[in-house]
Amino acid sequence: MQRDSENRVLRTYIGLGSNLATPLEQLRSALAALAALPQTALVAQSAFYISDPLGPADQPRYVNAVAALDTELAPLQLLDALQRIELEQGRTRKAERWGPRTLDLDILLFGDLQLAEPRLTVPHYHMHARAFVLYPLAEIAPDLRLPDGRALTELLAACPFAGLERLNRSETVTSEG
Ligand code: A4P
Ligand code: MG
Repeated sequence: MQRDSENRVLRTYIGLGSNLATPLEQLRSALAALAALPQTALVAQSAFYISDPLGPADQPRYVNAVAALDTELAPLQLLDALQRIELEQGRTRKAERWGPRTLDLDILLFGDLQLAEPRLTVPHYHMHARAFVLYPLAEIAPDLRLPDGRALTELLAACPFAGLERLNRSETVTSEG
C-alpha cells in the first residue's frame, strides 16, 4: 500500500494521449476506466487539449489531458493497470518511436517518488518540457512542485503554449486528429 510519511494515500498524475480512432472518445473511456480502478479515486481531470504531434509529423494531431488519482496501488501495479486499459482500448505497440496510438497512459508523477526501474521512470522522462503535459497539469495542480523542487510555474514559463488548443467542455472532435 502506498502511503506518504504521514500515512496519506499518494496522489499520482496520469498523462492521457490519443491520436487514432476518435481520440476524444478514447480519452473519455480511459477516464472512466481510471475512475473504476481498485483502491483508487479519480480526483481531478483537466480539459482536453488538441496538440501537434511530437515525433513523426505524418500522423494526426493528438488529444491530450491529465488526470489526478489518489491510489493505494504500488507504482508497478498502477503501471500494469494502465497498460491493461491501453490494451482494452486497442493499443498495439509498433517499432516506430512516438508513432500514432489509440491510447497512451503515462505516469507523470507518483507522490514525491523518484524511480528509475527498467519498466518505470518517474517523473516521466520528458514531462518537464511538453506543453501538452504541463498546461493540462497546471489546470488541476497549479501549485505543484516536482520531486526535485522545481515549481510547475517555472517549467511553464519555459514552455510555450504553441501548438496547443484547449477545448471547451462542450466541444467535440468529430474526426481523427
Ligand atoms: N515506462 C517507463 N516509465 C513510464 C511511465 N512513467 N509511465 C515504460 C508509463 N510507462 C513508462 O511505453 C514504453 C514503455 O515505457 C512501457 O512499456 C513502460 O514500461 P509505451 O507506452 O509502450 O511506448 P511509447 O508511449 O510510444 O513510448 P514513450 O517513449 O513513453 O513515448 P511517450 O513519451 O509516451 O510519447 N505528441 C503529442 N502531441 N501528444 C502525445 O501524447 N505522445 C507521444 C508518445 C509522442 N508524441 C506525442 C504524444
Ligand atoms: Mg507511453
